[in-house]
Amino acid sequence: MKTIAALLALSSAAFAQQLPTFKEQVVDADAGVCYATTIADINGDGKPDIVVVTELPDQVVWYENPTWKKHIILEKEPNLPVCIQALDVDGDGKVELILGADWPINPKTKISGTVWLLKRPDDLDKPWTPIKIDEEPTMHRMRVIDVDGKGRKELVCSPLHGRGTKDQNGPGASLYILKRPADPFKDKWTREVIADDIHINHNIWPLDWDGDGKEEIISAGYEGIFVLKRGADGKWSRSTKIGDGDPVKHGAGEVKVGKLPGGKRYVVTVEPWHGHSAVASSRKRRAIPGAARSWSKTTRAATRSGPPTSRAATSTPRSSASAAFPRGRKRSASSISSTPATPRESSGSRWCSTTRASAARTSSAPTWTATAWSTSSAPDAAPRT
Ligand SMILES: [Ca+2]
Ligand SMILES: [Ca+2]
Ligand SMILES: [Ca+2]
Repeated sequence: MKTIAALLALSSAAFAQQLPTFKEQVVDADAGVCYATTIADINGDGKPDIVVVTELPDQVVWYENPTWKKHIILEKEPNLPVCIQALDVDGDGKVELILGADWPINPKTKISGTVWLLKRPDDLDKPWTPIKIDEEPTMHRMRVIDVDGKGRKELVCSPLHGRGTKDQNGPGASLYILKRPADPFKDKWTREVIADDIHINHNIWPLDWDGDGKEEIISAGYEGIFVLKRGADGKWSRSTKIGDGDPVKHGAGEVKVGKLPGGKRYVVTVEPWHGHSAVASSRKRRAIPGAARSWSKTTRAATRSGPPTSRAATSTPRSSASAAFPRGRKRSASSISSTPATPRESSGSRWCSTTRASAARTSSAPTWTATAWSTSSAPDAAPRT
């Protein structure tokens, strides 16, 4: 993405009064390839700033709100940065940054992959100090999560592959909390495994799914879309399955959650891994009292050379779905993952900005249509996936 921008002009007549109007604001017209972004108040002035991991060249930078002055946090080292989150690791009220780097080329799933704590300087125009705190091959995504509901955020690390795995063949990826020690700058960080049986675990999203005040994790991987919850015994399990993902290629690669006007929750996924379909799912009403609630989903897709096309996934045979989206003409729908956002849901009539970029409702449920697309930041052949 050569432009970092808040996008979208929505034209839905039916929801024009409920949806805000967006306008583009260029932050940096020559930012390189922005592989990861996050929002954090770096200078503590109460205004959220934008933190960006770029390739071409490899840098970690932050843009100061509201002037968008660019500050370089790191460049060249650590090598091949891929993901970043903000977390106040020492509780002094100033955020540190956690960086995933050494993305493996090919990818080599047995080696390469690091996690760094970036210690902030007194002068924010000076470089930050990277401290290696973990290693795991194919380190790929990070989130922060309030797992016990006590307000103390923890870091979740999400490698793409299990060690030695070729795509979905081999061990699952190790999704884990990297727990900070008493002295996060000197002591050893330890792991609490969330799951180790998900393949191509391409993205995760934290939220309090069941309203108990403790956050869960939604995973989008080869096996499908799951809510992962820590039980009272401290062990994690798949508490809810939202869907299988793509009916032909299996699974999903991105996931975000929002609420419709009126409060009904929906889940939006990109399917399959590096997929071409933006899929909106919501829970059906119970057929009879006490029965399990199934999920209905509607797919919105676009081709690179043609206008968007939509289909109802629940009624489309596999052969038709495959023919409708030839891979050579796909248009990546990865905008869901590239949107900088803090983990949150929208409420009431405020839509979640991360999903609004790719899917907006223009008539009453259950039909969905997209009114605008955010173009992908990365070329199809980008080394970091
Ligand atoms: Ca700020
Ligand atoms: Ca701090
Ligand atoms: Ca919860």
